Amino acid sequence: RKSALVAGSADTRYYLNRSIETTFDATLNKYVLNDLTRGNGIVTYNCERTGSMPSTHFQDDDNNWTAAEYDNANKDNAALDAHWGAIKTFDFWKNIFNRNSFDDNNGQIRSYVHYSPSGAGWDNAQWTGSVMRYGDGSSFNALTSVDVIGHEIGHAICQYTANLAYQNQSGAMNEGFSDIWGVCIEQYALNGNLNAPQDTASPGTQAVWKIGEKLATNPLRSISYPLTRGNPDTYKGTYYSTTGDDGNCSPGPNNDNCGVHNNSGVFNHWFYILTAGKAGTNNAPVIQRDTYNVTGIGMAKSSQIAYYAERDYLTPNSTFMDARNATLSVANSLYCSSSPEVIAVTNAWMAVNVGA
Ligand code: ASN
Ligand code: ZN
Repeated sequence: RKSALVAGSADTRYYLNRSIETTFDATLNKYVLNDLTRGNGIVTYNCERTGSMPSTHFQDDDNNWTAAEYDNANKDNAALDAHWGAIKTFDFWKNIFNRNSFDDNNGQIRSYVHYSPSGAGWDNAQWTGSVMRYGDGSSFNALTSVDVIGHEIGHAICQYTANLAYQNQSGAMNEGFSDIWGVCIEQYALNGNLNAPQDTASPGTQAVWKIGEKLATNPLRSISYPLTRGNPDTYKGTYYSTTGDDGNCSPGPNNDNCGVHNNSGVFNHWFYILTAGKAGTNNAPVIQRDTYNVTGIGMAKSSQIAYYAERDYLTPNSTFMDARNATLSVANSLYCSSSPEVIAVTNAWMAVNVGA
């Protein structure tokens, strides 16, 4: 029933025209968003603004998925971004780290677009534990930008590796890893390499260092300048949420599990400093360094250090200090102990007030 795959042409919502792999479905006599060339497949379904997840295909007659057809009030073109973003995310993990999909076993990536429990635009995107679902947004634009896709599939990577518990410091790192992968995958998808630029001008102007800059006037988060989005850039610094690890917070839905989307700023900022370098002032009451000046090692190396720490060292209840030790272990095994890479990892952690 499904015949040979073909490269389709997609006028995406956020990234102009992109090439996507689709399948011709002989039963429907249409092309569908089902890429059979990658792992066990990448398939993108249509929830039609319901809270159910049917195997309903987006369909096209000639495999030219044009703006005239899909850029409508329904935001149907968000499906093209979801499909393309899943393809790029798969390619990032395969080509950069030789990881075969989120589970390293070629797990099929299923995305459900127009997901809406209420019938109105759902302002979220989510990895459910087994599939992706995306809202059309109401206060946000459709939540299918490639950084958000990389973030959500990042939760799947975490589930199959460190499996960091979604609360307290471990939860902040679960969120932080997702933001880090969101940034790396946006860089990879849009520029074809990991040569991310420095973001020198506060509040930060480089799109790649923001999460969700396509969705609203203000991005959801800034990786280079977390404070500009109200998130901490140092452990126990300004805006830091008390956690159960080092305070008296009991994690729950009313406190974002003790600030997992907030304290992720610490881990995000560590990754930015390690990657791009930064000269700055520490924003913590207890500081390891008042001022710092770190020379970045670039995203190819920083992402490798982060990934091997997540895959090989961290465990569900790991803390920031465990992540410091894990990333130093990775850097020490890849480079020599007095290398610029080990020095940068050490100093980037000190810059975010972790370690001594
Ligand atoms: N968009 C949220 C996130 O990925 C939804 C969730 O699953 N917590 O952080
Ligand atoms: Zn998340």
